[in-house]
Amino acid sequence: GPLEETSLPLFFGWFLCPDFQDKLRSMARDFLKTLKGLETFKNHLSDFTGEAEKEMDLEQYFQGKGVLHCTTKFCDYGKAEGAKEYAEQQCVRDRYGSISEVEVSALFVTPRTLGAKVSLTEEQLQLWPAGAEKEAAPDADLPLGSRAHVTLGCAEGVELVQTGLDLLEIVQLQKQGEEGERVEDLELGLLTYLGKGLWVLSLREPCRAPACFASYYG
Ligand code: 2AM
Repeated sequence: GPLEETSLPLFFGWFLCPDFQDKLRSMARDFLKTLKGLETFKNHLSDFTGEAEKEMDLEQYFQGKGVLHCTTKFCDYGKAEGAKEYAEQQCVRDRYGSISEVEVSALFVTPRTLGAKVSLTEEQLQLWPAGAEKEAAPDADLPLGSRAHVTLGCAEGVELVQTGLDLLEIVQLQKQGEEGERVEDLELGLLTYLGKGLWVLSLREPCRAPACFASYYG
């Protein structure tokens, strides 16, 4: 009934500790600052503006809000498919409120989203919904957890689901052996351009920090 439905959250996920949120936001700012100064980026600016001459400030382009987190299951208060089944899983109940270390291995920028790729441990994968990759990329056959990310910002008018979809597109291209154009060895790591406005910075040193598995009601 309706009461049962409202007892389900908007989503479950790992919520990053405040220090790590600050660190990731600051890394993302540095990344954008560097990116917008690169000739290669300027050459591909039309991916973002639609027309090469148009002015655009990458640092103002993305809006981020709310606490940084890695969504496991989007439940939409019970309206999303599989929400109830997910919430009722024993491991979800058992691990609710527990702290684990979340590892960020790359940052990515697309004309729609700014995000961080998360590499999940075997234990964290137990909390990952089985259909997360299939539902978005049915033919790609991507490993479980490929979609795991932290959204750092979205461009105006972009739907909240987009960051994970952009990441899946990136992972798919990489899986197809698309190494991309090796652009620059930055202090933070290796920057590559995969085409279609997809930029990936693989961190030299993955960064890890504690996060709490919980849910958000909004
Ligand atoms: P995110 O995981 O990229 O940040 C509330 O909207 C949260 O649920 C956000 O964190 C959002 O994106 C995520 N979200 C929204 N719609 C979604 C969907 N259809 N599938 C998966 N995650 C979704």
